[in-house]
Amino acid sequence: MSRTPVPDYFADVLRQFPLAGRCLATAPYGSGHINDTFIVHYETGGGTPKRYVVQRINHHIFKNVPALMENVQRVTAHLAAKDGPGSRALSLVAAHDGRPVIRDEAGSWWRVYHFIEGAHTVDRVTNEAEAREAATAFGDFQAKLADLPGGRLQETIPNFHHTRSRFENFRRAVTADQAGRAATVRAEIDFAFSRESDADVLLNLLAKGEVSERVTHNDTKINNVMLDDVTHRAVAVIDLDTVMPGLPLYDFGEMMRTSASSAAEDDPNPANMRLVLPYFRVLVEGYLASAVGGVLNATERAHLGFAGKLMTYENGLRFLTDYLQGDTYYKIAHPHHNLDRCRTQFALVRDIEARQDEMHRILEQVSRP
Ligand code: ADP
Ligand code: GN1
Ligand code: MG
Repeated sequence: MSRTPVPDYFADVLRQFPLAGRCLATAPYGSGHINDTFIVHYETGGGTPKRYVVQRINHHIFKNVPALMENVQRVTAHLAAKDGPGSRALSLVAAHDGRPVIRDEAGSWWRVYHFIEGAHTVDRVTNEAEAREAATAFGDFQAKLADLPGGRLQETIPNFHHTRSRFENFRRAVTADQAGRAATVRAEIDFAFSRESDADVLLNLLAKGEVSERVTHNDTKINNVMLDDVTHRAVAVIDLDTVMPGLPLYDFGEMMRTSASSAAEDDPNPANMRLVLPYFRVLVEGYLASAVGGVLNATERAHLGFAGKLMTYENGLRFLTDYLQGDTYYKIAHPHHNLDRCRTQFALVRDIEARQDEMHRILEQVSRP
């Protein structure tokens, strides 16, 4: 991961928000692939500094930032109202002019969140309790949004989890071969083509009405849930930029990809990447026991394991597409970063395929009354 340095005009951005006291320190923060995140510390006069998270939103990827921020405002307000007093949910700091986001002279958009204190994120799951917390948090999050007022949320990235459309983007990238890399990644391209039919499975179920669209998070990576420093219980779901209509299976699948895997997404050695079945079991238990468990039908329950494979395949396809296009989408730390990510995702797809029977057994055991 490569963090963007604090820009020299950062103070001008901060001045547009009503932040407490004197700014003591600023630094790049987090390990996201899309936005630029910074932490700022303010002296309040009361001893402990007040902290904020300041983000420059990637407007090349999120093309309609005002619409995105309207979603975020609606979702954060709804979650805070549901939680009531003492909520630790993500909350925005409005700018002096009352807007949730400001634009700098270069045309970049900036927003500020209150720092969620006493909590942390992890990039990798290291015990069953963490996996269970993530599953419960993302399941409850989705259930809380089931009665979000104000109509359909805007699609901040159209066709975000439309795996067929992701596949067609990949196919075009192979044909165009913009970066001249296709000949060097024949094995990965062949693998992607060999699993093409998977791309349509959930879309076909949706078209037949066998699974339903709901308000989902769509980026349920383990580092998008904050865990209490002391109790290790989940306290907040963050990174709300892709909260929009989707399938619960996408949320489960993305969680499984990042929480039931034995290696980092970008491990340079794909042989390190395996499905961790005990974590898969805990994710299924936690998701089904969460508030969303009761609304999942039998088809959705039966496809939980497949969803993990599909989201892993989709991410692999997206990393490969970006590699073929010359690394224009994700932040990279070295020239082969997207290729490493792709290979390691495809290794996980293979391992999930090899563990079908064990996964079925777990699903049956967990679903048994
Ligand atoms: P990205 O879209 O780039 O992944 P995130 O919104 O997930 O950006 O933020 C990146 C990281 O910053 C998170 O994984 C988390 O560790 C930290 N973070 C984000 N928002 C907050 C917050 N309000 N309080 C504390 N930490 C936060
Ligand atoms: C991006 O922003 P971040 O790092 O949480 C991406 C996800 C991918 C993920 C892969 C808006 O998530 O869809 O699954 O990288 N977000 C966007 O790690 O494209
Ligand atoms: Mg994130």
